[in-house]
Amino acid sequence: MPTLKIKTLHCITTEDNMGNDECLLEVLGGGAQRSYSNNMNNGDTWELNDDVPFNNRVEVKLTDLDLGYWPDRHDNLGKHSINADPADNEKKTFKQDGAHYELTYSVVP
Ligand SMILES: [Ca+2]
Ligand SMILES: [Ca+2]
Ligand SMILES: [Ca+2]
Repeated sequence: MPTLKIKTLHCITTEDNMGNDECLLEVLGGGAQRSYSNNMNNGDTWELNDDVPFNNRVEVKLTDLDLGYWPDRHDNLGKHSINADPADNEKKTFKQDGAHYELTYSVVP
């Protein structure tokens, strides 16, 4: 079974204007279902270092948690699909809603 090795999430710019983002990173699909949460500020690097087995393809989704309802809903910062091709310390960028994050990962087929 292919394994997604989640290395780090680096915050270049938060979505929230004041203080840190309440980051929720989700790994979904292909038989995988994991979520990780952490507060992150500009310049922070989050060492996730987790291995997630999956079939075929998996999605990684980053959200900044806010109130969760009007007037401040959670913010979708981006979503990527990762397939089972070998990858070595590759990066995916999350840049929606004015934020800027970089996920570093590997895939072992
Ligand atoms: Ca926000
Ligand atoms: Ca927030
Ligand atoms: Ca919001």
